[in-house]
Amino acid sequence: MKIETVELVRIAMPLVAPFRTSFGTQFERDILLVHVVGPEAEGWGECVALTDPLYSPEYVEGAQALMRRFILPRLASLPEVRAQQIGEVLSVIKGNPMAKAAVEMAVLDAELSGCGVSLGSHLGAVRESVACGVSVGIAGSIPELLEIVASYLDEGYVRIKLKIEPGWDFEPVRAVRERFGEEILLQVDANCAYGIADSRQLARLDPFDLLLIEQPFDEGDIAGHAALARLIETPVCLDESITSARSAADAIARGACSIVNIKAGRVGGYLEARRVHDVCAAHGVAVWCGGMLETGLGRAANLALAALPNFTLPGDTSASDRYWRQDLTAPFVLDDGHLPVPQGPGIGLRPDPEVLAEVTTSVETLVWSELD
Ligand code: SMG
Ligand code: MG
Repeated sequence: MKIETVELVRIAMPLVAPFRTSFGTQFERDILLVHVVGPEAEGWGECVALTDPLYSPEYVEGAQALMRRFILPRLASLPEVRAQQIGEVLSVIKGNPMAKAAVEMAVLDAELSGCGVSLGSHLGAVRESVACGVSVGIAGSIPELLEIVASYLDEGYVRIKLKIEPGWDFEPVRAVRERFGEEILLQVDANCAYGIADSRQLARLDPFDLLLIEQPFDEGDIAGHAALARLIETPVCLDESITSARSAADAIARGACSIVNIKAGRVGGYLEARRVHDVCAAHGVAVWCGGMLETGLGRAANLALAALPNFTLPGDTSASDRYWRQDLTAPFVLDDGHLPVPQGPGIGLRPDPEVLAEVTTSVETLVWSELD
């Protein structure tokens, strides 16, 4: 596509409720959006980096600096930018998948919008709606947790994921199972909070028939996850450890996981995310779509991804009102536990101009011809 300007738009969106994980509490999201504008098309990308480098090494300020200084100048030096080539072109820049993914998403959205193709059909979507789970943060007490889970089940979410950490694992899982029964789909996510020495404690979760335990150990600890997978009955799922299709193949081959959480931002973009999906499918490893507290823009793209055939488990693609009083786009509303896969060109949604103006904290405009 031909690009004339890129706007790096920073927005601040308060969450409807604080979200506590083993690495910290999010009260609001400071999000970097990438808006690419050309004579024929424009597109939006959402960077999933958090304010602080606690989930992964990336953080929002750093992502913006990297785009301005390295990513965009490198792309601007090409005769033509094509989404398909961005991953390869940017591979000389080490790491930083979230920054790269956001730029690729914006270009992909613009290209597909320009030719009237939806992201879902471009990626190979096979369904028009996606079953949705919800990620439940660490609560102040067990009764508070039970109340939160009850209200999500009432809303129709088909799967509950509990965030866990040492001291908040066995009891909350037992309480949720006791109160809501064996039928509900239940899983846990530790965000790297445990070590191999905690294996016996994690084995205590076996009787609760969890769908999976997500990323119990450090992201680099493939051997530890493989050892745990041999020891416990609960299937081990990796999130932070999976940074590319190659790392997924490696983790699977080494027996470190039997399920994979796919997040486009974590693997460098939606096109690499599709390759992760394909590698997992080839190995008979089920995948599901993770979330990073996205606005409707990122959610739209995640739903397109989650419509691929091997996304056989419900993802963390929750409805707009689980996150925001007012989403940036037309809201995603849960319908019988499902969200629709957007059918319009590109990601299929645009920011509401009024909401965007209200939440914008800064706009940095870069002129393509001056970047090179
Ligand atoms: O988008 O619903 C969402 C959040 C899902 O739990 C979620 N994400 O490790 O999977 C994960 C976390 C990472 C983000 S925590 C701020
Ligand atoms: Mg996770």
